[in-house]
Amino acid sequence: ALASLLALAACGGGGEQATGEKEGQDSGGEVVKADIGVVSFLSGSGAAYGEAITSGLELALEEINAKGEVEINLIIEDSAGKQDQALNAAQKLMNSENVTALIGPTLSTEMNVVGPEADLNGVPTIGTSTTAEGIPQLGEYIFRNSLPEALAIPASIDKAIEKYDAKKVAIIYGNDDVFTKSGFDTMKAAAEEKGLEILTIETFQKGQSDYNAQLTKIKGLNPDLILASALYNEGAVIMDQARKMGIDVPFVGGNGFNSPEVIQIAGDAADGLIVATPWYAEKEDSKVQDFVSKFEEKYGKKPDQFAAQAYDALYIYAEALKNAGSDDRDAFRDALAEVKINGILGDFAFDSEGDVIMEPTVLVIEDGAFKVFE
Ligand code: 1QQ
Repeated sequence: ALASLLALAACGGGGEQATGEKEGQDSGGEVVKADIGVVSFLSGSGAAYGEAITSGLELALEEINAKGEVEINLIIEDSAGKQDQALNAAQKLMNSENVTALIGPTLSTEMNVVGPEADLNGVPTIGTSTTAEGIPQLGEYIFRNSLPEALAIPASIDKAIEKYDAKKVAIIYGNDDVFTKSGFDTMKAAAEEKGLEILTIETFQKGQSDYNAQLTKIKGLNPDLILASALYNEGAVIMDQARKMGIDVPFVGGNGFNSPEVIQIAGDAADGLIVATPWYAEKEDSKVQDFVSKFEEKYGKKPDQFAAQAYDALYIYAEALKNAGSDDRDAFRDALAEVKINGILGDFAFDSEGDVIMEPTVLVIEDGAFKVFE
């Protein structure tokens, strides 16, 4: 793998125009071409996740194909955040489109059904936003480059304890989703470990619009902090209703809250939300700032963590394709397991299980914007 890397580096790369036929370079080989299937949450209550992800992928795709070292074709399908639709989409991509590999689906709930099927078919799969416990362990073809809740939530809770001297917490979580349940398990374990008193544990379901019963109970118990495991839609509505009831304590959320949509939906009520992130757009890093300005130029808005993780994921795939030297699924899988890149999320490599270790940054929403929680 090192030899082929050096050979590719010697080719210069980067300067070629993506016009006409792309010739193989000095190595004598053809440019590796591959179809990659994408299963993304593009319609319904979490569509902003899928929009961010596919925007990040399409920006990376333009850059990667323009370099001319590999040629990727993305085939994008909508899962609508539903297990059955995600599975149908993945099956179509794997069996009819015969893709080399998959990106997605968006939700851990969806990956829980798609991952085992992709693994059975020997189709390498990367989750760019699947953060629940156990995702890479679904199979040896299943990887992720997203910040696991197991790293995100304890970092946020630590910061909240340090800042607010929090001692008593209430927890609220969605009990019908793999990610929100897993986030809850992590919150409960972290709260216990840090000696916080858990005053109550409340639940809700996807699409719920009225949280009066849960929030009334929480308000009566007077917590220092509310730990909420939710996707952005439910999470934002919970915060909005909490503030309207006069609950003004900080919230700690997981990755699901880390979307500009929370501010869009909840407005001022989103202030006081604490989340840990693998990435933020204000980072003083030339690679990050280059990405942010290209993204803003193309889409007219700032990228979020979901766009950033997807962008790096396609670079991880491009590197694996180059190193594999072929679009064969097994060769690609083995090259993927060994990939190392320096992306906008920093230096990246998978651990032996296809998972990732990252240092999160804790953010807080203040005056309607995510800021680094100093
Ligand atoms: C998961 C998540 C969601 C927030 C993805 C958008 O982290 O389902 O794992």
